[in-house]
Amino acid sequence: MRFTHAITRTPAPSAVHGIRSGDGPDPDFPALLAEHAAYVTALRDAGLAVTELPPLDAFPDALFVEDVALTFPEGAILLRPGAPARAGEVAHIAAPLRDHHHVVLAMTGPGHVDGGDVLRRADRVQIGLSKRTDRTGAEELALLLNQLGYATEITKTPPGVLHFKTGCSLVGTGVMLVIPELVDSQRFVGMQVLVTPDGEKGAANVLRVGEYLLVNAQYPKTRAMLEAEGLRCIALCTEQIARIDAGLSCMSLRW
Ligand code: CIR
Repeated sequence: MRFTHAITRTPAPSAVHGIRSGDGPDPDFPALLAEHAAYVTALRDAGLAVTELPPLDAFPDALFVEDVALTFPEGAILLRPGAPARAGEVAHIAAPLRDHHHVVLAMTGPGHVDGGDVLRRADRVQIGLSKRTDRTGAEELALLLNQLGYATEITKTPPGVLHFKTGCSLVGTGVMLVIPELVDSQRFVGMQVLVTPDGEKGAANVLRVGEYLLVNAQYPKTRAMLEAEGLRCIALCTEQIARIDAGLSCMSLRW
């Protein structure tokens, strides 16, 4: 949570054709750009040095840099995202990561992992199996994380939830925000677990940056609950990116 740097990628016009599970409307491109710009500003206001990468029109989902790599103070890891249409994004993040990290490890396959399924906690890194992240990929990633000095745990993303972190976020030291499907005694043992209120499951993907918590502006009950816990929330509009199944963590790599 004590990050100093972030990498983002400016959305390309093709982002309106980003992958989504339902048949909802396309995002409005100018509004999507505005949401992204406000997000980058919020990261900078929280004290991070942000490297903004140029748009990649050939890859509609490339603004979701979180899914193609992991970044730690000790080094970075290039992933193998599970959606075939996103595989080519990895080559475009390798050079920017090498500019910032002496150690850049890479998954070589055949398994797949999306970064959205990887939750960093104080004592371990949890990898959630999902439609994008398979066991072979999770096991390869666990070995790479061990090389960087991180303990790992492979767990499950609930059915119907795109990524593990679509359904949960670390919001404070030892405090998780989770959707009701993730409230069980196994996954977050010893932690305080806050549950998204009725009708606000979409609010579970938030982003802790230093003292601040970036939250979704369209979920007031969740925000009120987090503020009642003493968390300093900054509300950002995510209506357009939600149309292509994304949330706040997806739009950056942090370390
Ligand atoms: C996708 O389906 O891959 C994108 N439309 C959304 C990716 C969201 N990323 C994330 O949750 N980490």
